[in-house]
Amino acid sequence: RLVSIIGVPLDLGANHRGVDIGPSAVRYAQLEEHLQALGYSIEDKGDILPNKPNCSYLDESNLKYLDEITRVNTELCAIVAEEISRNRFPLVLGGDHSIAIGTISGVLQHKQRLGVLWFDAHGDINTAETSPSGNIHGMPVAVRFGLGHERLLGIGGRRVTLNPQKFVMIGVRDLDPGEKKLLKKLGITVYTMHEIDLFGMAAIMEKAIRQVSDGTDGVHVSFDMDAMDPLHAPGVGTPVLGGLTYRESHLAMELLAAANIVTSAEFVEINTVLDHRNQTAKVAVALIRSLLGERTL
Ligand code: DIR
Ligand code: MN
Ligand code: MN
Ligand code: MN
Repeated sequence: RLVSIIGVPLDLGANHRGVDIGPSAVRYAQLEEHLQALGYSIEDKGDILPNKPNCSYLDESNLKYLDEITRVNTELCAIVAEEISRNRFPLVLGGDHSIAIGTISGVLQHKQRLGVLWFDAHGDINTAETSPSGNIHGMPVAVRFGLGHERLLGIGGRRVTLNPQKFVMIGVRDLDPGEKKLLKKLGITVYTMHEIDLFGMAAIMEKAIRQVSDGTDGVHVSFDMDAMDPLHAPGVGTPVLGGLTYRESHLAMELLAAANIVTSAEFVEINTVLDHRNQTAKVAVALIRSLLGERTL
């Protein structure tokens, strides 16, 4: 019942500025108080502060802010690994989704057979070659499968990669052409909004939970708030219509809590500049509470 909160106010991996306020917004929505009320002992590790370059240069390899993103993720990897070795549950607050590179490499230091549930409107599986934007937040999944720039692959000190068969995406509805090819090539299970509409979240989660927990020694939840519909989570970096409802997302978290399989989590891409009265951070806190076992009755 030990949780360590790690803030990563990084927005250099995203298209627009603003997701750097995410960790503060979530703390302001009383994350710590809510988790304490659930019986958790909380340690807030504070934020990993990025330096802010004042110009958005692409280097010759189509990777914006590669240096700083590598530095921040290297630090994040070390903190996450340390918290797991202290038997604490790492709860990482973004920041843009490029921080999944660091979070997951940190978890992999201790759990080599890791399952991952990736909630997102997007695939985040571009490489410098396929990315239309050069934004590294669209690339963390590719990096964790061993595809991408040497510097990003080197985070974690050794070549840590995930098993594509133990990786499941949920809520997807916006893929770039190169991403579709790579997802098919790697054989990743992708539950797009189409499957969720057809079969319902309960049935999808039952399959997803089985897939990521069978034969693994831990499960990481990476939750991009844009997986949700902008109606419920308007304050995100890249909103896409047709996403998960409030209840669908909650049901997913509740089923994960009941399955008791999750060993680390991150909630990312909260952009308060686009938000109404901190709504999206409040929703994130509500999801975290469900994920960590809160029940209505
Ligand atoms: C797009 C957008 N696929 C890219 N990705 C986003 O730039 O690679 N991911 N917004 O969250
Ligand atoms: Mn994402
Ligand atoms: Mn996304
Ligand atoms: Mn997009």
